[in-house]
Amino acid sequence: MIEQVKKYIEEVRSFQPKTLDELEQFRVKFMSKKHGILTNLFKEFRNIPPEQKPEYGKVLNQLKSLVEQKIKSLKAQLEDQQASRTDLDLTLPGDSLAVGSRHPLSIVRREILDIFRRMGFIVAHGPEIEDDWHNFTALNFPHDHPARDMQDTFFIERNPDVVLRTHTSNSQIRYMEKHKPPLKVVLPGRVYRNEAVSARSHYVFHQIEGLYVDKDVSFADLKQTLLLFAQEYFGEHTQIRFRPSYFPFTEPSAEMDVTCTLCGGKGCNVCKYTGWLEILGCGMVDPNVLANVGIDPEEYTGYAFGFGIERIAMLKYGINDLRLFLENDKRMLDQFQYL
Ligand code: 2NM
Repeated sequence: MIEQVKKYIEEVRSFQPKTLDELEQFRVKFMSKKHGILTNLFKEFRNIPPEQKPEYGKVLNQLKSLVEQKIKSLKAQLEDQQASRTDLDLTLPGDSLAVGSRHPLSIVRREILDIFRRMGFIVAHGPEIEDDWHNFTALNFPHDHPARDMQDTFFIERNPDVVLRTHTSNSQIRYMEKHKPPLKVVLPGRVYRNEAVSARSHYVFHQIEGLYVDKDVSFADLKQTLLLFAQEYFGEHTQIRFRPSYFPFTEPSAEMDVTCTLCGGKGCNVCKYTGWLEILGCGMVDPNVLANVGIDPEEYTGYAFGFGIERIAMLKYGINDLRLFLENDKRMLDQFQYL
């Protein structure tokens, strides 16, 4: 056995690997805890005749420290060699990093919010999970209003008082509960309605709503603000028109159209040959709503407006299917810039 160990010592002394892989194989062969040569030789110790034990122990320990030293020094040496390879061309261009793009809804949201910021509006946010008061009751929705139906509203936790907000007006209510007039705020956000998914409707979409409450705020203020917005966003020659409408939370209420962004009002298939595109809903905040948030409707008036970000983005980019906004298909997203 002692002769055998001496042979191993010779083997280890003359071992000269070319790669780190070879060195690793060598390490496993000698040092593996289970079947390594050293482990086996140490196990043999009890079968050695007593008078040979001292010498056997000595050469075995020699072998062990030799293996350890060898691995340590060869490892450093091989790593050094690898680091100083001369066949690497460090002047080659690196792999380019793929830079993502901004989502079209994010682009449009930012452009719109920037316009309102320049007109003095503050940007605020509110919760997507809401109670009945902030989503409906405070907004002057009658208790039997169809918008509260299971068909339109997602309820969560089987609790009729916990809904996914159906509009961002919930956050306008929260803002008015916290802040006293004068207040001038725009709120962007994701909203939910229980509708089947198709090219023209979806159960999740995005809105921006604006609100201005102060003494003597009039419908003329609303019109002028929205005219400026339309001209900033769609171009200085854009015209607007208002049509009477109905919302529970505004009185009077109106829908606003802009001259067609494609044909400028001449008539084309985007505006269905009317020359006009419907863009948003608006109106004077109903006195009941102001009273519900503790603002005296005898002292203050306000206007509000709201629009869908998807609709504006579809017009701007010629997108004809709402589902494209949520599928995150790279072929769609790659068409936009990181701005
Ligand atoms: C719209 C249209 C008209 C609106 C009203 C309010 C509030 F909270 F002040 F009552 N917030 N948003 C409003 C008014 C929203 O979206 C089509």
